[in-house]
Amino acid sequence: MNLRHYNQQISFVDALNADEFAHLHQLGYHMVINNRPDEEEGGFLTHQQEQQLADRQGIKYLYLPFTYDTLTREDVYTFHRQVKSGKKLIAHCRSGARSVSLFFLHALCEGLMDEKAFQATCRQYDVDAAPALAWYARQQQIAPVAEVHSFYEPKSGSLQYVIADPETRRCAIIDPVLDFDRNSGAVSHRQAQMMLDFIHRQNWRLSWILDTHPHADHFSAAAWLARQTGAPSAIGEKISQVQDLWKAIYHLPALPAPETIWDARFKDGDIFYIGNLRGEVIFSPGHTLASVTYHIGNCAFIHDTLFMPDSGTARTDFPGGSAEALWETLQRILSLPDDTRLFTGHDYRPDGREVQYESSVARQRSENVWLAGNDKAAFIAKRTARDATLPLPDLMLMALQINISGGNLPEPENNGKRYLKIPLNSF
Ligand SMILES: N[C@@H](CCC(=O)N[C@@H](CS)C(=O)NCC(=O)O)C(=O)O
Ligand SMILES: [Fe+2]
Repeated sequence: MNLRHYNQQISFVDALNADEFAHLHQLGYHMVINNRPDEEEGGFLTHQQEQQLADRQGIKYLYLPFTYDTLTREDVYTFHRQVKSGKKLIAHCRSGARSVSLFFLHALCEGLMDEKAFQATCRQYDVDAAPALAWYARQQQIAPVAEVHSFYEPKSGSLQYVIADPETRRCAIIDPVLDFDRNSGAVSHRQAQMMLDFIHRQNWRLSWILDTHPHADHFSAAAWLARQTGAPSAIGEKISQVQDLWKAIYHLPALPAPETIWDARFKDGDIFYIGNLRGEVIFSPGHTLASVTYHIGNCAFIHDTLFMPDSGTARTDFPGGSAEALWETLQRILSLPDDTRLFTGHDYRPDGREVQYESSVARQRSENVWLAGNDKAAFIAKRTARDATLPLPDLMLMALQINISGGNLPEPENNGKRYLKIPLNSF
């Protein structure tokens, strides 16, 4: 066992045998990352065998295999996300060299370290930096182009999206809907399954399940998709404040904390990758206080901020909403490059026109009926007046209860059945 330590939290090691692996918990580790693809020869433990050994010790396990032909930025950032979790972790490949490089590649990719420093650091760990630097040089040459597919859910007028980096065959789902029939109480996964089938046909792998905000008009399928695929789920970090608001309304003092529900709680400026496609999080409050926009490549998923230019903007009267905050958010979205592709979260098909969902910054600036001629004060006045006339969404009291748990249904009661609570006289 060739153990190398970066600090108290992070260690690297070569491939372990079953006996060594079985002692990791005793050595204080709470997480293992395996960077060695199973198909490499050598008679080592497979990731399924390692997973079992980890489960037996109650250690978190992540299989993150790569070679320098398959490595993506997403892998680099996935490793870094585990580091940020603060868990004491040990990473291995065959010799440990790839794990060391993967860890330091994050600093190189983020410009926190230059190539010389990367080389010198690798040398300290007795690791040849050349293959990682060659990968990094190739990365500078590529400019991934996003491929976007929309899936319209007619009952709530919601747009769900799949965005992919076709080169690396990785993709993300944004704002998936869990089907709910309010008359019968039936929950089903038709919409989400349709997207999974589509992804499967494309031969893509799901890297992220992203919600832009806790929806008030439909259930989120994020939890179901995460269970089906193992992909990480994410939402804005301010979800904790939305949870607090609604926890009080529903009287759910034992609601699980966000970190036990979503794999990532993004704050403004956070970076994530889908393959080699870079995503940046833009905090976008107004419609809800936790809303975020996902700016991925030249696309921005702006959800319930701006709708199509003929439809104006989202409402701001839900608990935690603010017309002023929405105005500021709109300014920020409109400051993105003119040709940024904007994908909205709803289309209510005014006058029965066909569904539309894509616009651009330039088009919104010149055509959005709620921006034209309005300054901040006029916008706030107009938005507030209109909101006062809107009935609450049909499913609001049901949807929030599910969505503050990331789309997880309430735990079954002792008869095995699940129930929703409806607060009376709260609105
Ligand atoms: N009638 C719909 C209303 C949905 C609704 O309120 N949608 C929000 C977004 S979640 C909105 O901003 N609507 C703007 C508007 O209706 O003008 C329902 O019951 O679900
Ligand atoms: Fe919404």
